[in-house]
Amino acid sequence: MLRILLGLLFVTLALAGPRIVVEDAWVRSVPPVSKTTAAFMRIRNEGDEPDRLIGVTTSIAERAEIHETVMDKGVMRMRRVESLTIPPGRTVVLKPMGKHIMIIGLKESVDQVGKVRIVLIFEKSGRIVVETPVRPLER
Ligand SMILES: [Cu+2]
Repeated sequence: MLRILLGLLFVTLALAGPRIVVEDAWVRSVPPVSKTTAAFMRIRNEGDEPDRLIGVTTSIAERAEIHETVMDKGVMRMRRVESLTIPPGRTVVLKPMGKHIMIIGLKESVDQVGKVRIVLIFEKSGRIVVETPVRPLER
């Protein structure tokens, strides 16, 4: 009986907390002269506690920022946000004209490299590395 209880306790502890899954990540194809691009993806939290995306890095560029798109007096603008909360049981979608990862100061052409390695840093889940394909914006 005690063994079963301990087993249940272990399972409960293992399930507690956020569980982040990143899907369909991609980087926008840009001309070689372009020094910026953006990455998009779906971030799902299958756990039972919220987590926050607090940083992003990629070796292909000088820096990466979390951006959101807002309407300001009828004009679409991007602005930097410090973090992105992923509530439990929810999916946050990063997409063109919405939230995205801005990749700034490209050192190489993403189209030539073909795949971009992006490190997502979460407050609780730590680092999650995604290898993203490069593809043009669909229109
Ligand atoms: Cu941006």
